[in-house]
Parts: sequence; C-alpha cells; structure tokens
Amino acid sequence: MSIDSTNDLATGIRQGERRALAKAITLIESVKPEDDRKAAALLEALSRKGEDQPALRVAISGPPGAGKSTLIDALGMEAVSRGLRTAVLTIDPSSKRSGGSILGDKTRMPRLSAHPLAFIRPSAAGATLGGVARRTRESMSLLESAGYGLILVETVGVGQSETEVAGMVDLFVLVLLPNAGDELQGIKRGIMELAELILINKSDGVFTQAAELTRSQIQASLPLLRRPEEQTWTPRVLLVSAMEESGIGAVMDTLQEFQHTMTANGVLEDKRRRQAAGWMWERVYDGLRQRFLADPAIRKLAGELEPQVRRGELGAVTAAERLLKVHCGNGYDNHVGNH
Ligand SMILES: Nc1nc2c(ncn2[C@@H]2O[C@H](COP(=O)(O)OP(=O)(O)OP(=O)(O)O)[C@@H](O)[C@H]2O)c(=O)[nH]1
Ligand SMILES: [Mg+2]
Repeated sequence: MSIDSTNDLATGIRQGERRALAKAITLIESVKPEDDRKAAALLEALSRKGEDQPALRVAISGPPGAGKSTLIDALGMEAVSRGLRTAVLTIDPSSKRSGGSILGDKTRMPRLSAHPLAFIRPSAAGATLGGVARRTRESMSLLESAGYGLILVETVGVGQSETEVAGMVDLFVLVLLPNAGDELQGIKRGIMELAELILINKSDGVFTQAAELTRSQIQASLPLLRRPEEQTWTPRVLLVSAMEESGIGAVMDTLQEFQHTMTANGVLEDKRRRQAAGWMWERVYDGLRQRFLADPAIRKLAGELEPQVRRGELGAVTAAERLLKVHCGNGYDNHVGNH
C-alpha cells in the first residue's frame, strides 16, 4: 500500500465508509511488520485532524453464556433508535476452537448486524492477548474517527483480560446471571471493583426472583468494593432481560448519564489521558519486542542459546544477558552500569 492509499483509507474512514473501515481494521490487526508501519501512518493521518467527537467506549464483560451478545444486540438497537451510530468489537470465542468462525457472534446479533447505523467487527480469538484483541485500542480509535458515537467491546470470559480491557474503555459493564449472589460465579472481587455498571441478565420467567435477590446482595456489597479515588460515580446494579428486552432503555440511559456526568466533571478526560499514557508504553514495549525478535543476530544467537538452556548447559539469566548485549551493543553495559 502506498502513502496515497493510506490517505484514501483515511478519507474513506472519515466519510464513514464501511469497506474502508473493515480494511483498516484488518491492516491494524495484521502481524506483518511492514503493515505495522502503514497502520501507524494511518492512525497518525487520522489523528492529525484531531477534532473527533469522542465516542463512549464501553466494555461488556461477564462469564460465558451470561448473555453478553444478546444484550449487545438489544442495547445496540436501542442506541441506533436514539440515532447513535454504534460499533461492536467482539472476540468470537468459537474461533479459538474452530480456527476462525467469524459468523458466531454476528448471528447472535442478528438485528444489529443488519442495521445501517451499526458496524460489527468480530476478531478471531487467535489474535488475542487474554480475551482482548491485540489491537482493540487502535480499532476503537478508527471507529471514533469514522464517527461512531458508541463503541461496545464484548470480552471473553472472566480473568486477566478484564483488567486489560478496563484500561482502554470509559465504562466497564459486568453482566452476571441471576444466580450470581452465592458464589458470584467465580467472579473475583477485583473484577467487581472494575464495574461502573452491573447488569443481572436473564431477569425473566423462572429467574425473576433469584435475579432480584442477587441484585440486592450485590447492591449491599458494593460500598465495600468502592475505590476511594472514584467517588464521582456510584456503580449501579440493574435487572435486565436481553431476551425479553426489558430494562434495556434504563441501561442506555445510564450509559448516557455516565457520559454526561463524567464529561462535565472532567473525570473522563483524565481517565483517557491516563489510558493514553499506558497505550504509549504498550506500543513501545510491543515495538521493542518486535524489533528484538526480528533482528537476525538475535535469531541466530537465540537459536544457539535456547537449546543450551533447555539442556541445562547454560543458565537462563546468562543467556538472556548475552542476547540483550547483542541487541543493545555497548550501550547495554553503559545503561546497566548507570543503575
Ligand atoms: N432467559 C434468557 N436467556 C437469555 C437472555 N439473554 C441471553 N440468553 C440466552 O443465553 C444464551 C447465551 O447468550 P449469549 O448472548 O450468546 O451469551 P454470551 O455471554 O455472549 O456468551 P459467550 O459469548 O459465549 O460468552 C443464549 O442461549 C441466549 O439465548 C435473557 O435475557 N434471558
Ligand atoms: Mg458472546
């Protein structure tokens, strides 16, 4: 791709062309080093204009089968009915097993995927770190440039990926099942702490009572979970049924209230700036790792040293030092010497 076509891509994205957007996300997710540069150029071309209306970035997280995809379909439909262009980034869990079933999650969002104001992008789980796609931040930034006002990110499962995704969104939504109260479905306290909004989904039919009980239990435990530095927003617990589409309007109201409140008091802006600093370091580490691994001298030496370490002939620390020395040259000793 030439510089010109990077510019074409940028223009297409600015005009909200879906094909340009899809192509750009593919470029951004590419693991080829030469694509990395083009992707960086594209992000730069888009950021220079710098007058994007920030999108509200929302993570939708929760245990498998909690109804995240069904909920996103309903919530997305509510958002587009309010005139809000809505984008969804999802990691298709089935692609881990089948090696790339892209249809999985789209079929769970049948109405939204057909809506002209919506854009759904499933990423294969293979390209992920934890449950977050490798380039989720970058994809969100493209979607923002394309004028989407709401970005919903569905994350897989519960675990370390939650902390990671919470570090790149404005608002973290935890979707739980009606029986969550007792053992909290293995949800760690740390994940509960991340949530600005907790939804008890499947509050319908035979689950109604259990859902209400769970809601009051979680509500009661929330003050204990509150982080002292975040006094500006009190986490909410809402009952919803994605299937029956009850409570969805209230969820959308809450998202918009969060956006208004946290924009007005400047907390959202602060959060984004902190996240941007984290993003910078992430890119630096990622770039260093890639460069290191692409260095032919490193590859050669690593090819010799690793088997020796495996055979127990060479210590891991000694081997690592030798590799770092090759990459950094004399600067390595100087640098280490400074500490
Ligand atoms: N009764 C009831 N069932 C629901 C509701 N929402 C989702 N389901 C059902 O729960 C199952 C899982 O829904 P999904 O939306 O695929 O759940 P998910 O959390 O996205 O699942 P993974 O992505 O696999 O982790 C499906 O069979 C849905 O039909 C709801 O509000 N009520
Ligand atoms: Mg899902």
